[in-house]
Amino acid sequence: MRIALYNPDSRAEFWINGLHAVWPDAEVALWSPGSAPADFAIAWAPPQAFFDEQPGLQAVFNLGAGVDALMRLRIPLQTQVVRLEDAGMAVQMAEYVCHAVLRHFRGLDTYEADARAGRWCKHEVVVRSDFPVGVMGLGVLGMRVAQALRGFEFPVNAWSRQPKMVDGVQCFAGAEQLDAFLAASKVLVCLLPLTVDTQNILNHRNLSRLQPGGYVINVARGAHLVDADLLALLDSGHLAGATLDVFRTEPLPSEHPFWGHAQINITPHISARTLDAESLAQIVAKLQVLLLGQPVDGVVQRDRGY
Ligand code: NDP
Ligand code: OXD
Repeated sequence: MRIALYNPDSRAEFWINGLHAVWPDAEVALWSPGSAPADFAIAWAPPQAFFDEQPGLQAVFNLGAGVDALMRLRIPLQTQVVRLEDAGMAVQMAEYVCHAVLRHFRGLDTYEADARAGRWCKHEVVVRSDFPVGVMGLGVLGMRVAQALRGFEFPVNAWSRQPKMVDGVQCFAGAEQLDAFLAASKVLVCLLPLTVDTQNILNHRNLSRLQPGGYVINVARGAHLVDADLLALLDSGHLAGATLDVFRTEPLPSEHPFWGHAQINITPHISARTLDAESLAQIVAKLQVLLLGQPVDGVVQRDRGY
């Protein structure tokens, strides 16, 4: 068996050693143009040539939860695209989103500024019932985030493609229930995959439907958000702020108006990091199942794009 690796961010020898520990006879090598074609691949954001030169790939394991970078490529139809499911990312995402929600809810940015100015000042209490949080995308990560927010007793709404029932969460589904979901929410957390249906979904029309004083947390992909629409709604006062972890162009260009904006908190795409050990264990387990000719979870449905 030959396995091709493509991930400029990861430690190659960790992967080679980890795969050899399970399959000592496998040929595992970093891919570069002209490499011998492989049977399986483990990759993050490879170039088109990666697939053009390997038409016999049986499966490609995406080194991340989101497959939008892969879905932009022409991938042979017989190649299964298998994504990471959780693999240590869900708890990180729950930490990040709860932190952002609590920071805004408890006014901690204001208290930090007060402390820096040597000001002792107690601001008004905000009540939880006035702070419903809407989670867009109730998949592996969205579900964990919704449950963690429930743990802090926030009213939680969630929106998915197919209808769902989750204890303590008001669930909405499909395009026809999007407006009702938005109107029921003050904080909006985006955990959707980036697809033709979801790109630019955080736009003026939709963000205007959030309750006044709304807050946006985008931890999915930069292309979900229309940057100018967010800025306009912050200027108009309809939105109170945003926490953004993902951007249309990454790294965020130095001249971008988000930098230094008083109402926008920025992090560099770190809300849920891909963890090597957890990812290796999940991919090994799935490859073992595929080698037995059995189906695995996390296979991308090409027609829906996630
Ligand atoms: P899943 O595929 O498990 O969940 C996706 C959810 O989105 C599902 O609930 C799905 O609905 C819903 N959805 C998809 N399309 C639509 C639509 N058109 N309308 C309404 N709902 C829709 O993905 P994960 O939870 O694993 O990951 C979500 C995203 O998080 C990734 O795609 C990636 O972009 C991002 N991410 C970001 C990271 C970061 O560090 N910033 C790290 C990891 C992931 P249904 O349940 O009905 O299918
Ligand atoms: C992912 C990511 O999709 O890191 O896993 O963004």
